[in-house]
Amino acid sequence: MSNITPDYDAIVIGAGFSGVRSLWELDRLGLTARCFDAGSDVGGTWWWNRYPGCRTDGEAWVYALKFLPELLEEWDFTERYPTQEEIQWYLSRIVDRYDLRKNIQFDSEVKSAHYSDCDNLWTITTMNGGVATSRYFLPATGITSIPKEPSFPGLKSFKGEVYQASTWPEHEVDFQNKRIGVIGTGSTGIQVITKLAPIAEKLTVFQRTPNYVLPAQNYPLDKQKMQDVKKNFAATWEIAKVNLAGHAVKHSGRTVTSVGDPKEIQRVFETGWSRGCYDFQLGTFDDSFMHPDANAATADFIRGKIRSIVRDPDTAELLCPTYPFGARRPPCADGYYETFNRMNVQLVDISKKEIDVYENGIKTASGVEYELDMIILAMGFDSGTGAMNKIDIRGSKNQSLRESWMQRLETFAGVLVHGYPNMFIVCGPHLPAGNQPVSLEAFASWIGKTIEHMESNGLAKIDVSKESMNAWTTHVEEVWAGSFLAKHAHEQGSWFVGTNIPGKPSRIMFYFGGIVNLEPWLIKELETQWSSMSFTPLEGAKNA
Ligand code: NA7
Repeated sequence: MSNITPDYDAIVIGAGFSGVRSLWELDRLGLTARCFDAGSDVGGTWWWNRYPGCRTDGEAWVYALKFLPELLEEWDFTERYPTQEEIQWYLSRIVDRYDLRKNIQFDSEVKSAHYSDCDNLWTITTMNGGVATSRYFLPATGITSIPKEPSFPGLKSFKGEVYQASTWPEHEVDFQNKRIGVIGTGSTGIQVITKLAPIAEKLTVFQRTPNYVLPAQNYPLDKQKMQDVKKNFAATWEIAKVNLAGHAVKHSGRTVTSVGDPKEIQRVFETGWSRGCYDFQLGTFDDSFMHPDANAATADFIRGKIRSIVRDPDTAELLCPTYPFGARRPPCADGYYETFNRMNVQLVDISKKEIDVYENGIKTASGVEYELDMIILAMGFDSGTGAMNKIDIRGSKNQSLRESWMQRLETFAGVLVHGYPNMFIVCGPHLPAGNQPVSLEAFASWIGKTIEHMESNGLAKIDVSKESMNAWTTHVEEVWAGSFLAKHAHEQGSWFVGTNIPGKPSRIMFYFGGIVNLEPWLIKELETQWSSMSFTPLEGAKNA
């Protein structure tokens, strides 16, 4: 290894939750760091997704960074589900509070990250021509940060306004007296739809596949409620850590199959529905995602709700999914189904009809034309691997990560990849599906401890063994394959498995065992002096 001095100890990509948390960890260790972000301020996905109605569907009390008590004192969210503005403000507040902003270079999309075997350094290049080197490389690129691009041949001919929800412009957009078309009815689309329906002159929703949309049951958090949240924060976080989806909901210990009595099952579902989103998904019955009969009961209950809310029976039927509940991520929003009772809202079923954009709006393959002033695209993301694959990442012996992952998506615990020394993924594929802040706390603190170990023991290079990476990857695949939803998700074009992107290999992108089952893999490494890793000492280091 040569003695070239790198520009920084560590380079982080992304200034969202995971990037900010990593910068704090590196600062704690006294290391120099540079963070590159394509956006113009902190937030990551919360910077780009400024579309109307954007908010998290994770609850405020677990949508936060946990690491410091003083942060908790200064933290205030005002609603059960914080809005994009609040979350972006919160992350901005943290980088200013800990003087981390000086380490972030905005408007700098990373083009490539190459590891050099002879220097043991990473060289990062940006789209605007910047070059920087570091010893550690931390992609904190997120799991839904690369939008699925529209492929409508006629899009350019449209004379009205076009907006992509996930790259929303910074300027004000006027929706008054506009005929607006929304393409996409996932979590993003339903938030846009419910927000704009009362404002638009006419709103036309182009639905290819219906989703099981759950009520959020949002409410304001006044000062007293927020005080309670803070007081109970540690205990709430412990509940979220053992919940398989990282939400602060206790598994009920009840199953549809064991309860049996239809009236009691209905009562439990009604209670979950009135509490909203994850209380319904995770707090009603523990077998809703596990057992076909329990799943069918859950799906029937939701379809019943749709039929009771939506007055026009044909529209109600179009909104009723027929695939199993959970084969695609169920979105949460208040008032979604009620929106379709408005006179100015129309649902267009495009499940069997291809659509294209033309100069005055959207038309179906069968020739029906919908005249529009504005089109909003909410068509999802190249999830999981998309953001890292967009960068030309090359590890030892110039091997390409994109090409390796085309063969098989492999990581060790979502953090390390064999052959990519000193690369620590903070938020990428194989992390637990569900509420990210809870998982990334475990990731960032483990990465911090590992780098600290290297720094204090004169260790220049870490690589995980191929065997350990294979063991973890096999575990991820087996957990997924053991779920009865797996087959349906692959068929349904779910972003969990990448089948929403044409040409992307269909395989599981996320770990469905929760941080509760992932973290032991990381803790074992700490307890066994990183037995799955090999370290290379610094030349001449005292412990070499
Ligand atoms: P999703 O959940 O992937 O939803 C994308 C939507 O866009 C979905 O309804 C798609 O229909 C639709 N879509 C995609 N391509 C097309 C084309 N070509 N024509 C018509 N409709 C199309 O993305 P979201 O952004 O809503 O949410 C993703 C996650 O990001 C969310 O859960 C949060 O965790 C953050 P399809 O279902 O494929 O038939």
